[in-house]
Amino acid sequence: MRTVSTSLPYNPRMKPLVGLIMGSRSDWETLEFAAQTLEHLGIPHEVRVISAHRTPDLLFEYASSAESRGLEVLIAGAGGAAHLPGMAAAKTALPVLGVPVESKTLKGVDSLLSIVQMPAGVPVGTLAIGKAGATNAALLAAAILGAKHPEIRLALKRFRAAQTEKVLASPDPRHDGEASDKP
Ligand code: RP5
Repeated sequence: MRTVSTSLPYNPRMKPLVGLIMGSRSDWETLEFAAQTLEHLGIPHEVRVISAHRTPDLLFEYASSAESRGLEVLIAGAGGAAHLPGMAAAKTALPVLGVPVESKTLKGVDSLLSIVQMPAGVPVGTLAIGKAGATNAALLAAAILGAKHPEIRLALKRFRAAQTEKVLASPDPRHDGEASDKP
């Protein structure tokens, strides 16, 4: 099988383009999938725990200075009554992508509804609950950034091509790897 390299060299010292924020350290087990995907695509990013209700002043300062610091997209993950993405979006004109973290009591439906149901005027691009949403937030950030940064667009296209190849190379779920001609 031909393998396609999708990774660009990731240099953590490059100026971050994506701000990845989350309401609690406990959100990292979900949001790390966003960080891994950004890293895989070679997208410089920074990671911070910033809580809408525990550190509201920090959130305002972070979101209102994000654009002037060179960030181009924010990814905000939170769980429960998840104000973080909406409040961040209220303080910046940058695109904000919201990731609902799966909560223990309501399985993340509370997080999802809190993030997705923004009243008209201040949008949050809301992704799926949990790992899929975190991964897709990074991929959507790449699509947004790709309009301006050709190397990110190329990395995203390579990622998609590799994903397609992986499925086509292994069509029979009973076997690993290449298709088998056994009945
Ligand atoms: C939210 O409350 C966080 O985003 C997290 O998902 C949830 C629980 O936080 P911890 O009590 O685990 O810090 O602010």
